[in-house]
Amino acid sequence: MGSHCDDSFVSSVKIPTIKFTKLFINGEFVDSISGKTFETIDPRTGDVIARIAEGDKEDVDLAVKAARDAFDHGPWPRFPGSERARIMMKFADLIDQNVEELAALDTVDAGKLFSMGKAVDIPNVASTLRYYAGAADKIHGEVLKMSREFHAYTLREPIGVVGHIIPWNYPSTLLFLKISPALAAGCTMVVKPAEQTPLSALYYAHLAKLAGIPDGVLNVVTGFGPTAGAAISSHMDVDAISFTGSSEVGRKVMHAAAESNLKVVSLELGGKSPLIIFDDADIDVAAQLALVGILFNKGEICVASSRVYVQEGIYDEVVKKLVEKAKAWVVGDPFDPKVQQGPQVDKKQFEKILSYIEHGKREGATLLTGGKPLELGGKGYYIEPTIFTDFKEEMLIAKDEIFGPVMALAKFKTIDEAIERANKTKFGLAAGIVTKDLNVANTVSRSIRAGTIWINCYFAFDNDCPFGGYKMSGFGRDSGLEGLNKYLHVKSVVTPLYNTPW
Ligand code: TXE
Repeated sequence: MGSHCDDSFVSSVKIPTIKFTKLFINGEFVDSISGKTFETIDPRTGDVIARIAEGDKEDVDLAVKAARDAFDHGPWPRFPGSERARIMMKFADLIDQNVEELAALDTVDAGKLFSMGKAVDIPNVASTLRYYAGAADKIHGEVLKMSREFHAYTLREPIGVVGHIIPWNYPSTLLFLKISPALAAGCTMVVKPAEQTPLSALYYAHLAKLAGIPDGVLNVVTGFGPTAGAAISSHMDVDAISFTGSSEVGRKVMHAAAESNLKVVSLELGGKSPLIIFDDADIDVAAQLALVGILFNKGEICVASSRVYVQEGIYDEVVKKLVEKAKAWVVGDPFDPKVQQGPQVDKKQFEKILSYIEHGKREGATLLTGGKPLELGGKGYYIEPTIFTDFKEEMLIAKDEIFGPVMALAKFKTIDEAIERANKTKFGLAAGIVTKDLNVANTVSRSIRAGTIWINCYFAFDNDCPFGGYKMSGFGRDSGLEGLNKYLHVKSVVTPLYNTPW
C-alpha cells in the first residue's frame, strides 16, 4: 500500500522560475531553426512547466560545427591541463552556489526528491567535476620497452567531438558523469538531455559559460530522440558517442554509428539486478537494503535491486519485515522532506509500470503488497510500493526492466541455485550480496556476470569507482579513471634510438 502524505502539503521551497528554455550553441542561447518548441511536464500534477526549443538535425549540425571548430582551432584541447582544471573548479563552485535552484529544477522536471537533490545529487555533481579536474593535468602516456633499438612512447590525446545522450532518471548526475571526464580530456561536445528533463542541463550550460568554458566546447541541443538524438549518433563529424538509456535505443545508436563514420561508442543500458540475501544476514538490515534497493528514486534507477533472492531459513521473516516497511514507506510531493518516493517521471512510464504489474498478476506471481496507482488529489503519476513473490525468471516481471517501484522476490535453498538464478538474465549491470560469510561473498561476487557487486551495501557509488555493464547492459565505463580513458585516444610514437638508417 505505502503510506502517503497529506495532499494539503504546501512546499516552502521556492519553485524556480524557468530562465533557460533555448538551445545552447556556440556559447549562446538560440531558438531552434524550425522555431518549434515542446512542453516539459511536472509529474507531480501533469501540468506544463515550460516550452523548450525543439532541436532537430539542422540544429545538431550547427552544434557539431561549433564543437568541431572549438576542437580543431580553439584553446580548450590546447590548454595545459591545469588551466582546464582551474575552469572546471570554477564551474563546480558555481554549481555549489546554485544547489537549491538546480535541485528544484530536477524535482519539478523529474519528480525527484528535493531533499536528496540538495544534499546529495547536486553537491555530487560538483564533486565529480572536481575529481576529473584533478586528473586533467595528469594525463600522460608511458615509455615503452621495445624489443629492438627504438625509443617509443605513447601519448594520450582527446578523442575529439563527443555526443552525449542523457536519460531522464538522473538528469544532473548522468550529465556530469559524461561531460566532466570529457572536459578534463580536452574534448568538445554536444549534449542531448532527455526530452522529459531538459531544464537543469540548460542551467548548467549557463554556469559553464560563466565559469569561462570557451564557446563551442559545451553545446546543449534539447529535443527528441528519433530526431535530435539520432542526428548526433549518425553525424559524420562526431568522433565518439556516450549513451545512457534503454537497450532498445542503445542498439539504434550503435547501428547509426556503424552506418555513419564508425564513431567510438559506449553504452550504459538497462538492468535487472539481483540482490541475494543469505541465512546469516541481519534480517532488519537485509530487508531495509532490499526495500531501498528497489524504491530509491521510485525505482527509476538502472541498478535497482529488482530481483531479490532470500535463503529459505530467513525467508518468512524477511517477507514480513519487507511488507511492513513497504506499507510505512511515504509516497507524496517530492518537495516534502518527509516523503521518500515522488511521482514517476511521466504518464508513459507510469502506464508502463502499471501494465507490468497487471502482467505479474496474470503470470501467476503473488502480489504481497501495493500494485495500484496512488490517488493524491487525483493528480500526478504516483504508484504504491509493490512486491511480488513466487516469481520465475521466465516471467515478464523478472525478465524486463520495469523501472518503477516493483520488486520480484523469491526463495532459494543453495548458493549454486542463487548464482544460477541471479545470472538468468540478459542484463549484467549490478548485483548485491548480504552475508557475513567471506567465502560466500567471494564466491558469489566472482560468479555473477555484472559490472558492479555490492557486498553488505547497495548504491555505494563513488567518483573513483568505474561503473558499467556486462551483457545487454552495455559496454564502456563511466566514473573513475576508466571513465576518463574512454575520452582519450592512445597514440604510439616510435623513433630509432641511434639514428639508424631505416
Ligand atoms: O529511454 P530512451 P525511455 C530504460 C528504462 C525505461 C526505458 C524507456 O527501462 O523504462 O529505458 O525509457 C534518447 N537515437 N532506461 O524511452 O528512449 C532520448 O531522447 C538517439 C534505462 O525514456 O532510451 C533520451 O535522451 N537517441 C536508463 C535517451 O535516448 C535517442 C535510463 C534515453 O531514452 C533515440 C532511461 C534515438 N533513436 C531509461 N531515441 C538507464 N540505463 O539508466 C531516444 N533517444
